[in-house]
Amino acid sequence: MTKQRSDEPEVKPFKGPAGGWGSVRSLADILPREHLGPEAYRELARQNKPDGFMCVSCAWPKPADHHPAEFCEEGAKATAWELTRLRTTPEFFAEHTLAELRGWKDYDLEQHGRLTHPMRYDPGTDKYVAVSWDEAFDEIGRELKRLDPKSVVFYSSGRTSLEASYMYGLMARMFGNQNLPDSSNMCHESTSVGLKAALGVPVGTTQLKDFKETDAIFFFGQNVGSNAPRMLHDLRDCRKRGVEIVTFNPLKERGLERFTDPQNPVEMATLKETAISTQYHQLRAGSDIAAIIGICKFLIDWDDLAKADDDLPVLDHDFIAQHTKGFDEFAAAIRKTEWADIERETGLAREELEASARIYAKAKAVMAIYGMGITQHVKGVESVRMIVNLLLLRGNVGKPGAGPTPVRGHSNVQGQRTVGITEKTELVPVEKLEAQYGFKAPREKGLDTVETCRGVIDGSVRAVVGLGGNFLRAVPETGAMEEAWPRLDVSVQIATKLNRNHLFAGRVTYLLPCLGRIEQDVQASGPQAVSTEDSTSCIHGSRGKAKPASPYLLSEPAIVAGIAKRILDDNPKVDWDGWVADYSTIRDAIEDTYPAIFKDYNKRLFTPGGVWKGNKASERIWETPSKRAEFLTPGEISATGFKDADGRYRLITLRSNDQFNTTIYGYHDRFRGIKGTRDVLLMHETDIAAAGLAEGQIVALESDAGDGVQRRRDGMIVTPYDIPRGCLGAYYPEANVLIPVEHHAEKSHVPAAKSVPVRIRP
Ligand SMILES: Nc1nc2c(c(=O)[nH]1)N[C@H]1C(S)=C(S)[C@@H](COP(=O)(O)OP(=O)(O)OC[C@H]3O[C@@H](n4cnc5c(=O)[nH]c(N)nc54)[C@H](O)[C@@H]3O)O[C@H]1N2
Ligand SMILES: Nc1nc2c(c(=O)[nH]1)N[C@H]1C(S)=C(S)[C@@H](COP(=O)(O)OP(=O)(O)OC[C@H]3O[C@@H](n4cnc5c(=O)[nH]c(N)nc54)[C@H](O)[C@@H]3O)O[C@H]1N2
Ligand SMILES: [Mo]
Repeated sequence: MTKQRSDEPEVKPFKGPAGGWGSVRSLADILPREHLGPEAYRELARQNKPDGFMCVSCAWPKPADHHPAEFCEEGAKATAWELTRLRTTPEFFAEHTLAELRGWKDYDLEQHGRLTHPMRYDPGTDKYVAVSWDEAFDEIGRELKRLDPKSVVFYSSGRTSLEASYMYGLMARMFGNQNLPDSSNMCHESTSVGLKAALGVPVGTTQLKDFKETDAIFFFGQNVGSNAPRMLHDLRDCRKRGVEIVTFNPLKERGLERFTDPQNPVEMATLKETAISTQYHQLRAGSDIAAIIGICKFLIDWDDLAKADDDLPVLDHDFIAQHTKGFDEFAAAIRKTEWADIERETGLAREELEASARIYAKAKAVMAIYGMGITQHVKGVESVRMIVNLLLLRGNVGKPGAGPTPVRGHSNVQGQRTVGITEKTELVPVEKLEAQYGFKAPREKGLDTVETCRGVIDGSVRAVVGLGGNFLRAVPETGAMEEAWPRLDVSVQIATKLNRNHLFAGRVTYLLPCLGRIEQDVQASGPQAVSTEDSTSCIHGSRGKAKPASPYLLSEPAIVAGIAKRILDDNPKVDWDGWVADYSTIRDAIEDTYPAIFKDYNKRLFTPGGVWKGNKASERIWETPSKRAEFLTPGEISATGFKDADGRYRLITLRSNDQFNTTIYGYHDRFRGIKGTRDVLLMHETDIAAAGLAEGQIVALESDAGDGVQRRRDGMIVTPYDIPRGCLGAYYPEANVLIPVEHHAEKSHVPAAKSVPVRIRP
């Protein structure tokens, strides 16, 4: 097998831009490593194009007027990772026990290649052995039916198509629960809760065209160069028009500093770069609420002065009066907040926030773009709400070029919610489903990710089915979770590649390999297409053409149907086999359930740029209880949920430029200049000295949650880095062992992975 060396670490500042020749070289590296030839280029040429396939990496929108190559370095890596010629076969499993494989790194597990056969775990030998699909489905069915439906969880990761997701949610409800946590529970659930409460929609209000009309972008906690690189084109075009980009991020992320378009021959030849951010504020982790309060303080003060001087107002009073609720209380709280508290919390000087406020006050249309740096805090929902507060002050929602723009993670994570993957009854048309399928749907709220973790640990959850993803590796509290997983009765994982979750077996355990989205999916009626929803609510068809990795793979809809038929009683109104034979019939069923969103779904499937599902808040129709957009008065100014103390740091868990979530493509975080290791502990020079440590010293981190539980990660390399004092950085998922399951956003249950209280143990 190919093991990449993870020793000989090297950390030195990266001098290049995001994009540029580095991204071309990175692509030239990965194709041969995956043993790929010209077929890879053929597939890359179809990526994100109408009638092509939708990238399996991020959820950034796919424009109608696409570039000749509408993929980025990360998208190309994701494609190569799925198309790889390497295979993880029954012979491989015959050679390795799970105990042995648990000693492997995430990279080595997945890099070994695509899964080829359905496998059953044999406790006698501690190995997986190949089985037939029928045997697998029969036993899974028998075992799940023996359990109380309330004790069974159906997890999904946001890559799964709308078609398979719809079937999966329906299966769970017909089985008797809404235990449908998905990756969104660890991700943008703070957005879904926060934007819904504030604006009446659970999603962002902007579209790609808004980039053409905005005059300022406020950018919070999203690492565009690594995690949504195609957006760099939009940002670059904005900069060319003179749009101001004001960034708040504890780390200087290269994509937010400089970009060279790898698709532009002139930029490449001349090494021309575009500076992206016009202001860059390195605030402390978890201090966005405080920073925005600071900006709002200036705006409100200036507005007071303007009023006194009979000048033009700074705030949009007409909008506030006509469209919002809660302004007076909000403004009073902002006026009362002390500058000393804001400066201490953010680590920023008042003048920096004044400079940002000036840009905001001048701009006619402001977009606020944000990611995990906002949502993954104890006050993650409040942080989202604070961004909305800022936008509402000048009517920056529901007009061209303005609005909240959460950057979703997985390529279909937003879409899964649209078609019923949710634990919350109010988000599904249950009565409609009941009428359509003649069954009694559960009303009791299902388990989300955090509640599933609690249930696995306390034993009340007896079975977990995973439709994609790497649940056990992605969730917090790795120690207790890995210890508890083997006590499950049933663990079924549907996947394309081997990952650490698969190495923890329950009493009955299956690993079911599926087709990926890039592969041709042929069913009884011929080749099939699927669909996904992007970050701006546009729905796209996607057609895979590549040869499947193995003749034994089933598609995700076929696997869901296989399980559904074994665990549910026959129901003449649900034709699982008919759906699998022709996915357009699943889309007809989806259209029946959600007629407004999916009108003429099959007809419009391949509309260039996708079909926009509409967004009431963008028309200034507020579907909140008050029928207005609502300000939220901030309570605490820190989002961390814990107090600062001597020796207690705020740990930020990070993605590198060489990973997709728990999938590790390699050991080169190019933009951060870190090579050969993922064991770095990023730390401010002054903090290193103050703690009596030295560069390169190996230390341990311990969680400091005050709950008496020992959580520890050893072998971390002290690495001087440009990060605010009092904050530390380390990679996810390796650092998840330090996150208590109860350290999550209070209102959305998103694990608070961006400010974890820790101490350093030399
Ligand atoms: N190539 C690639 N693409 C991806 C992914 C991937 O792993 N690899 N993952 C996908 C998924 S599922 C998701 S959710 C997204 C994730 O994409 P992002 O939302 O970019 O998530 P992260 O990389 O975790 O880090 C977010 C950024 O927040 C900053 N940050 C940390 N704490 C704070 C804070 O308190 N305040 C502020 N203002 N900033 C903070 C960090 O420095 C970092 O730059 O990307 C998606 N796209
Ligand atoms: N500490 C910390 N923890 C975090 C985060 C963080 O920033 N910090 N981020 C959180 C976020 S935003 C997210 S979204 C979660 C991610 O959590 P998950 O979505 O559960 O994890 P992934 O790493 O995306 O899942 C990778 C696996 O998906 C499988 N897979 C890939 N393609 C397919 C496919 O087409 N079909 C199927 N069935 N399987 C496939 C492969 O086997 C692969 O091993 O992690 C969360 N955890
Ligand atoms: Mo995510």
